[in-house]
Amino acid sequence: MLKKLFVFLSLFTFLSLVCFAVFLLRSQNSFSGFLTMIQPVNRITTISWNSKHNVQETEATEVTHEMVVTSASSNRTLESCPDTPPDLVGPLHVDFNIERSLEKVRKEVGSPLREGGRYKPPDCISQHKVAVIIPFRNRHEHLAHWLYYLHPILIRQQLDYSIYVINQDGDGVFNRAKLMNAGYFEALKEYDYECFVFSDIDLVPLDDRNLYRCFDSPRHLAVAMDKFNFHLPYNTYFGGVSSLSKQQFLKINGFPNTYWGWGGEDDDIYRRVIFRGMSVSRPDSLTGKYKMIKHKRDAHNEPNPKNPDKLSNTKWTMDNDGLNSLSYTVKEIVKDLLYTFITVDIQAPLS
Ligand code: BGN
Repeated sequence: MLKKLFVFLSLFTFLSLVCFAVFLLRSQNSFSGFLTMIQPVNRITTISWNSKHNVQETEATEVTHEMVVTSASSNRTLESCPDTPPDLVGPLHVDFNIERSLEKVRKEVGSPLREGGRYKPPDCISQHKVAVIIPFRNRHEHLAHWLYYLHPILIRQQLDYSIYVINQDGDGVFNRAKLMNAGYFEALKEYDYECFVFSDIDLVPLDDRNLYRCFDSPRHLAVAMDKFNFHLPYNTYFGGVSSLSKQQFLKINGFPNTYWGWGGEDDDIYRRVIFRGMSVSRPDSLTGKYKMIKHKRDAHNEPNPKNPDKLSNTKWTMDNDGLNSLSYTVKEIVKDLLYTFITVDIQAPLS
C-alpha cells in the first residue's frame, strides 16, 4: 500500500514538472512575465540600445533588461533617419500674393506639429536637433507666409525642430543680432538643441534640398536671393539665413549685441567666423535660391552710420561683445501650434 502511494506521488510530481516545463517553453516571455508580477513597478520612459544599435523607445515597467523585453508589444524600434531625407522634392513654387492668415496656416500645415511649432519625425530618430530662430517685430503677415512654406520643408528634411520667433519689445531701434543671441539662450532653456538656424522672416527657400541643419563649418544658406538677382551681393556676404552648431556659435562668442539699426551685423558675424579659424560652408547657387517678401523699410531700423566703422574692430571687440555680455529680459512667452513667440526687452535706445 505504502509502495503504491509512493509510486503515485512520484508519478504525479513528474507529470507536474513536465507540464510546467511545457508551459515555460510555450509562453515566450513567461519568465520575465513572472518577474513583472513580483517586481515593484517603476513606470518610466526608457531609451535603451538593442543589439543592432537601434534606439528603442519603451514606455515600460523597467527593472531589468528582461523587463524591457516583456513589454515588447508597446516597443517601437526606431532607426536613425537617413543622411539624405527621402521625401525632398527639389525646386518649389512660392507665391506671396495669396492671402494667408495664421488661422488658415494652422489648419493647412499644423496637423503634424505640437505646441511651439515643434516636430520630430515619427518613424526615425532625427540626427538634427535644430532651433530655428527668427528676429521679429511687426511682421505678422510675413510670419504666416514663412510658416506656411517652411514647416512642410523642415518636416520633409526630417529635423527634430522648433520655431522661435524672438519679438523685440517696444519702439526702440531694432537689433537683429542681439535678438538672435537671446533666441539662442531661450531655445536652450527648453531642449538640448545642437544646431541653430537664424532666419529673416521674409526669406523663403525655393528648393527643399537647401538643408536647415548644421555642417562642419558655419553655413550661409541664403546664397541666391531674388533681390540680388540670384547671386551673392559680395563674397563675404553672410546675411539672410545662416546656421551654426552650438559649438561653432560658442566659439565666436555668439553674435554682436551692439549693432543697432540696419546693416553690418552679418558682416561682423562673418569676420568672427574667419577670425576663429573657421570657413563658411554654402549650398550651390541653384539649391540656395530664395524668394524675399517685398516690403517697405521698417520703422526704427534705419541704416546706422556707426555700424560700418565698427567692423574694423571685430577682431578685438568679439571677445567682449557677444554671449558673454548679453543682457535682456523676457516679457512674455506665447506658445502657438506653429511657433513659440518670445517677447524680449533688449534695452534698445530710442534713436
Ligand atoms: C551690406 C550690409 C549688410 C547687408 C548687405 C546686403 C553694412 C556694413 C557696411 C559695409 N553691410 O552693405 O549688413 O546685409 O549690405 O543688404 O552695411
